[in-house]
Amino acid sequence: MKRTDMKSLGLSQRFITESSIYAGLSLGRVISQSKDLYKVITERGEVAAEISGKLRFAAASAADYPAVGDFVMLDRDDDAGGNAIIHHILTRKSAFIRKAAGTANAEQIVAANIDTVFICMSLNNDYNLRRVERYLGIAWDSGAIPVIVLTKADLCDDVNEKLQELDSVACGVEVFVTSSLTEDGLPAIKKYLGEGRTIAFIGSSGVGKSTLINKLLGKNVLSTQGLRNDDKGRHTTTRRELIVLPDGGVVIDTPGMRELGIESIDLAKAFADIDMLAAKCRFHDCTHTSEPNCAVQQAIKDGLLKAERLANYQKMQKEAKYEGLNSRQIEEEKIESMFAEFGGIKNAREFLKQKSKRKHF
Ligand SMILES: Nc1nc2c(ncn2[C@@H]2O[C@H](COP(=O)(O)OP(=O)(O)OP(=O)(O)O)[C@@H](O)[C@H]2O)c(=O)[nH]1
Ligand SMILES: [Mg+2]
Ligand SMILES: [Zn+2]
Repeated sequence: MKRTDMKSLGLSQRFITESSIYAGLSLGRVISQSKDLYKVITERGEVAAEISGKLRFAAASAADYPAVGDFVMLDRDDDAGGNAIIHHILTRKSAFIRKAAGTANAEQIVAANIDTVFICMSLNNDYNLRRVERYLGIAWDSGAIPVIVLTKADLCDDVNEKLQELDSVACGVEVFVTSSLTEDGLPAIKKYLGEGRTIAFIGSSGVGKSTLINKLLGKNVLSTQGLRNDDKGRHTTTRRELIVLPDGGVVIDTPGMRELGIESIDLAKAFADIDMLAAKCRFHDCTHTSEPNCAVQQAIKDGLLKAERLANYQKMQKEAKYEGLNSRQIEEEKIESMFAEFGGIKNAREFLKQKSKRKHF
């Protein structure tokens, strides 16, 4: 039986030393997770595994559970006798962590023990400097080295302009431009791969992470959205996954970030007025742009709804869907709409001030 070389998978001396304190247990690396079931690769191949009761009991937060990329100690290195049990997680050398919006301490480990994190953004609809800033912030915190990858260069006709803009936020981070239609940028990215290296791809849904990884692999290992150019995120990749490269090293693919973000339910509440109008549109998937019999556009024409409010809603809907970074903005919007009848929060504050003054007299 062919043994997997764990060193080629990123097992460094530091992990070997730490693992030696757990006599009798086997070492593995987490390659995927689905609810409580993990897939772990060991020297002897892939095994299905669960965590021990003790580990679960001791876990104070989501970050204390094994994540894709973690090196773990198991009670066995094959699952012939049922699922293996994960007893320990070796100290992470890096971890890409996202705080789930709206929850105080729900930290999610997107990927662990990464050397390089590729922040992917498409050069068309997804391009947003604030988003890059945010991603770079988390990446630097993670302990991994960030690299920026701009995808879909074929759909952009001012690449140089965008690169110049990016300069102001990239601050020395390497930037690569790619397109699935050419080999541009690929050799430069390939330099980060190799024996013992772990690279991860993050970014909004639909920017082309899986497409790019397939190109790096030279074959279609991961499913992608199928060819289309609308840049809409459809969450094709549904879970983080570690792929072992034939020439050494590993790649971690991640889904677009909606899974960790706020849900559209919040938006529905904050923009209940638009939601109610939308229910009267002719098409149930109306985008309220140019469809016939759009009740939302009609309301704008009739002066019942401000065009800016619709624009704001659509912007947040998109960002919430892709990112979940805007819970505060949405909170503000909720308050604003609650006080709409007073003419917005500013006037409402004024109103309340006047009211309390009156009370004192
Ligand atoms: N025109 C063009 N289309 C691309 C490019 N890269 C990817 N696409 C298309 O964009 C769509 C999304 O690609 P995916 O690779 O599935 O995107 P992803 O980032 O993995 O998305 P999630 O798995 O949902 O997070 C697919 O239809 C691809 O064919 C590119 O460079 N140019
Ligand atoms: Mg994908
Ligand atoms: Zn409509």
